Amino acid sequence: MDLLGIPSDAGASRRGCSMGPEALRVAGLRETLVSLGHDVADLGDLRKESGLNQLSVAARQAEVLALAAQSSEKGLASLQRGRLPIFLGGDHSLSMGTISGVARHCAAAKRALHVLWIDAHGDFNTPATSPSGNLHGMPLALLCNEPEFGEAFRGDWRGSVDPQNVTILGARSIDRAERQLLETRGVDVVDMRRIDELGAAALMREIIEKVQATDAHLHVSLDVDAIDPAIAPGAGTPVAGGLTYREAHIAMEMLHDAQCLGSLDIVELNLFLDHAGRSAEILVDLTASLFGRQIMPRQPTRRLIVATP
Ligand code: 4U7
Ligand code: MN
Ligand code: MN
Ligand code: MN
Repeated sequence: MDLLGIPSDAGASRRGCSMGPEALRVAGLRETLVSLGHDVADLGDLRKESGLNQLSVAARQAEVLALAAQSSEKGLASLQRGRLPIFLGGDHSLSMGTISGVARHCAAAKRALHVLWIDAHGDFNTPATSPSGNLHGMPLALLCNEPEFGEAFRGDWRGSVDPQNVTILGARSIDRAERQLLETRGVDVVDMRRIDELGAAALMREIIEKVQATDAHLHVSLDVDAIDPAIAPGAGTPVAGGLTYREAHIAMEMLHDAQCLGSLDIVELNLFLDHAGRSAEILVDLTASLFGRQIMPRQPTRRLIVATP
């Protein structure tokens, strides 16, 4: 696997997630993955254009787009080398680029792509619907080809995702126009109420079966704010009532056993708001579960669906 840091907060409402990649390194991300037997290369961080405090809206958008173009290329190259890219954020607008690269790879390989978006929010606003104007609330809409993005958002780096192959997990804060769009486009939103009613494990089984039915490449985009802010305070847009520690872990453990993961974003970790690295450590623990850490040994269940003759 390849680690790539994207240290930007140009798409976010609050600054501080530019320090996310370094926080994840300090929390031992690479060492943890190596201890689980993985071959991990740290490709370092993409360069951001400016560290200025008061960037204009236009300059922030330019930074998001410059990083998106770079991360799309880097992600594509990593996948084409047969590696599994792990993108370290950085605010969630970076997924415009990372998932574009993944989508281009899947298109070239004629492979279906499924995106599992683990987040308190839908991130399906467009420039026309966004209440805030912040690009970290819009990446999924761009990836799903919503038309309201301007010319600047087009380019060779762009890839696209079918909204019917997107699952949002852990949602509890969706804007009115965004909800309408999610419904119209057929995105599956596994909100916190469904998790309360049916349980994380049963819902994960459904999601995994859907991915395996088409042997899709699975991209997981993990926003730290999906996890309850009481245990993961390092989030710029915290919303009460999030995933518990175990709900988040069972999702990761089941994804590991299903062996369908192809790429990963770990985003929105705001070191400035975190308490003594707690959120960074939770994210490293979740990544460990996703890549094979087990409480007691278990056999991987590559195929959950067994074909009957
Ligand atoms: B994150 C918001 F209005 N929906 O669009 C918006 F509530 O990447 C929040 O999930 C978006 O953290 C949060 O600005 C983006 C808002
Ligand atoms: Mn998000
Ligand atoms: Mn969020
Ligand atoms: Mn956030």
